[in-house]
Amino acid sequence: MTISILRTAALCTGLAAAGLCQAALVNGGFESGLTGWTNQAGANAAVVATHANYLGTPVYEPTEGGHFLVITAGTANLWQTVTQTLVMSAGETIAGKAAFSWGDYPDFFDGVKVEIRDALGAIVATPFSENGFGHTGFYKGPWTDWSFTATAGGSYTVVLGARNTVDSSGTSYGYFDIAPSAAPVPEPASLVLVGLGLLAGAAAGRRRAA
Ligand SMILES: [Ca+2]
Repeated sequence: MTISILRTAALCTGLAAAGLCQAALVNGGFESGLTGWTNQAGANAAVVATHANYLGTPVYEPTEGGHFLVITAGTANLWQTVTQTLVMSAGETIAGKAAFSWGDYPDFFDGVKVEIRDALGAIVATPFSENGFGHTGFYKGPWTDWSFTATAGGSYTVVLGARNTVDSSGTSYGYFDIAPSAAPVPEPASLVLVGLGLLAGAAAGRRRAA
């Protein structure tokens, strides 16, 4: 349901200016395998229902639906990537979640990224970037929200990647899913009704107590 809504870019008309417009990212939650995505990581990319990192804990679960993407860091200093190119209007937003699981220790500062490139291949944003620096080794990062809002209309490529540094030991992982917050936000009117309901309940409680 959510995906079909997100794919209907026409719904964004009028919402873009308010930053509420979701662009047409296909299968952002990886519920349909790698449909819509270009797998440039080969066997290092997999759509899974659950995944244990190098030390077995924590076990990562999808943030949305029943599946997510895992990219295993591979060849030394070479990004393993899965990409998708889409057309965005100015003000349109794409969003997701990413996590970095570091199955190594200094100086093997592996990394994970979400990168946005323009039609010429230039990096215009890096909404998620995490690596071993600042951690003590075997870091098991949390799912983290990322988003990108286009300031100009055009073609953009989302790059999801993981890499080893120094060595080629495949023990670090990047996890990617769509953000549950990408689902339609409850209307303020319904939130007000919920609030009124709580107030009414509290008032009733006070009357009973009196
Ligand atoms: Ca998912």
